[in-house]
Amino acid sequence: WLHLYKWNGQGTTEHFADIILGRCSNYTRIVQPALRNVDCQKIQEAFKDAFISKNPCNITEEDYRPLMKLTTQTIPCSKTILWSKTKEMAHQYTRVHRDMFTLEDTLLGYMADGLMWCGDSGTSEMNYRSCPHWKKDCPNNPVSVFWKMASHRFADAACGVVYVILNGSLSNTFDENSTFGSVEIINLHPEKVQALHAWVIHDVGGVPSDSCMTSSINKLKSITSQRKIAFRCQHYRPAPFIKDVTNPECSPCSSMI
Ligand code: DN4
Repeated sequence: WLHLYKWNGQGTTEHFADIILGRCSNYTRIVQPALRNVDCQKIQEAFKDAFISKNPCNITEEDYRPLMKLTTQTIPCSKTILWSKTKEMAHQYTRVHRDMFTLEDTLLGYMADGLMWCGDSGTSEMNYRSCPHWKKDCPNNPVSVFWKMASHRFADAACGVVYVILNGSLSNTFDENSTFGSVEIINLHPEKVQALHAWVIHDVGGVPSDSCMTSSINKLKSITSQRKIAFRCQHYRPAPFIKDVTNPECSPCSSMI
């Protein structure tokens, strides 16, 4: 009866293990050939070992440690892009600016992007029917623990100017409970991160307003200043980064197509 148990989240993505191996090969052979020496078979094994035969509500960072070790990657200073509630836009941006990296443009994030995975104790099978939802079931599920740990490590390693793309059409442009607000911002190191630059993107049809002047952004500003990291904010018209009349020197706009 165990496998009739229904979690509230989507089940493991079909062909999860093949997708991990395929994406790893593609990334290390085509996207970033500098990583051609990584062993994708080993990475696939370490990924599976992190959650297979384990209670999917009781996953720890320890479980992912071997996978993390196999996927270390150096991102040059001032090339890190964080995002919150702007996933599509951030990825559109890095598709054009190939020297910039979101977490999903690193090997680890690239392999897992958009996938679901979980297993169960007492079986070496993956659960294709359902996986725990982070709010409705349990926070320490395989997917949430993975992204929290990957985001932590990504922010930890950032240096120079760090960019974050935020959604100015929402009242919580800066959301303290998001991964950006609860993991990434507090793991940037003031000794090596000179500044955080926020690019706030707002609606085409919306009332023109300065989304950098909201209380939400002020909160972010005060967190960064407490952490001794300089803060700068620019607001943009959307999709993607169309020149804003109020922002003639819009740096990310000029090189967009
Ligand atoms: P977001 O747009 O609020 O959320 C992105 C994803 O993370 C959604 O699937 C959220 O689920 C989930 N999420 C949000 N907060 C939490 C939390 N506290 N615990 C577990 N899951 C959560 O943006 P964000 O700021 O939370 O995360 C984006 C930043 O973290 C980026 O800078 C990435 O580097 C990294 N990240 C990437 C991914 C991904 O590519 C996932 C998580 C984190 P829901 O609210 O839709 O249910 O998938």
